[in-house]
Amino acid sequence: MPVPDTGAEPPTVAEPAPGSAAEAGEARFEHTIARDQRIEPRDWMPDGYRATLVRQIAQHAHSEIIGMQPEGEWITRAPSLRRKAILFAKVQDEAGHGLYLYSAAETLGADRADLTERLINGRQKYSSIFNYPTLSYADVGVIGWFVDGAAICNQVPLCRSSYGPYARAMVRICKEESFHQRQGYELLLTMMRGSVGQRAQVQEAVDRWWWPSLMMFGPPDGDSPNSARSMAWRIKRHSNDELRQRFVDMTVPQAERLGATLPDPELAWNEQRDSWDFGTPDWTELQRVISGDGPCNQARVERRRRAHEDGAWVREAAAAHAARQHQRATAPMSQASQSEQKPEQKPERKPEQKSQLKGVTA
Ligand code: FAQ
Repeated sequence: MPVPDTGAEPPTVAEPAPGSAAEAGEARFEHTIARDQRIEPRDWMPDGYRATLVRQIAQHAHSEIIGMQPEGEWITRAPSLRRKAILFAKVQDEAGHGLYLYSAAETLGADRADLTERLINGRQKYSSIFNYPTLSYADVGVIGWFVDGAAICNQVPLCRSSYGPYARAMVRICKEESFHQRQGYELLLTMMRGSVGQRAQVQEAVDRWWWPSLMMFGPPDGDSPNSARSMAWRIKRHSNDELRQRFVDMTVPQAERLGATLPDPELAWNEQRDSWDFGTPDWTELQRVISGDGPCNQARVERRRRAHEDGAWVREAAAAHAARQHQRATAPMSQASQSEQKPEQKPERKPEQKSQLKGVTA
């Protein structure tokens, strides 16, 4: 009987393979990847595949969480209630993205507390872009336009990543990034319609953020040790340079429309390639920032460490609550029904306490 076309993706079913269980698992894995289907947490996967995913997803999650800081610094200084509400919502979305991504990493056996420890001890990376300062309100707009724009170019293909939980998390994240990009561009359009000073502020922010935004896509393909393996496993669908080119091609016409100049004298339309030629980012700067020596690395990590320590009581309270819930849910029926029959007795108040209370409520 023909299978009706429901428009849904085909299930991740692979041909059974002969041989040992491990061989069969490996054959199923290869078959699933070759058919461009999804690997799910329950499936066998090579250790390297798991480790690569944990590395990339954790870095991505950390980037969202650290990425709340540069714009978050402007929430109290937003120029109007409307701008404040928009910025608040955006920064909250970023926290949500971090949480989806930590959850996706947990499906691979990673522990969220351990990932956070690795971030604040400098043992795991986060995106270089969040190590630059936000000096004016125009930076909020330029981050939305460039940084979220770069995130969209990089992350829309990740919606088709071979690992199911990561790909599914990316669908929602990308929808929200798209809104973020528009709000940034809309803020800049408003500023460009404003005073000479506001226009200058936009241009100055564009000048500062352009090159670091191009670096978000990672080193050039020839210096990217992880790309080939990640692309063969279909975790990454495009190389760093391909995505960087897409971003440039998308952004140049937007800059023209805005009336801002991208700070690259080598930017030129290339008829043959049907794309924009552009200059070379300063790759030594990227390496410096990645290795912890960017303008704000120390401050960003220190602030994350403080927030983590300040939040210890919330985690302890949540864990205690969960333990109590679990205890109630797993208590033997007899105990549970006894406690249902005998509601907790309130201690009888002494007469003088009653009169004191009366006085209070009168
Ligand atoms: N910054 O071999 P590759 C956002 C590292 S979220 C820091 O090319 P790969 C939303 C790389 O990890 C932004 N480190 O590596 C938002 C590797 O180190 P390792 C984050 C970088 O993984 C907007 C080494 O260099 N997005 O913006 C960077 O194949 C506004 C060699 O590099 C994602 O994480 C860098 N720029 O490709 C939030 C997307 N580039 O681990 C708030 C998912 C490279 O070997 C406000 N990630 N490195 O020690 C990816 O697509 C990839 O991981 C790449 C790097 C493209 C970032």
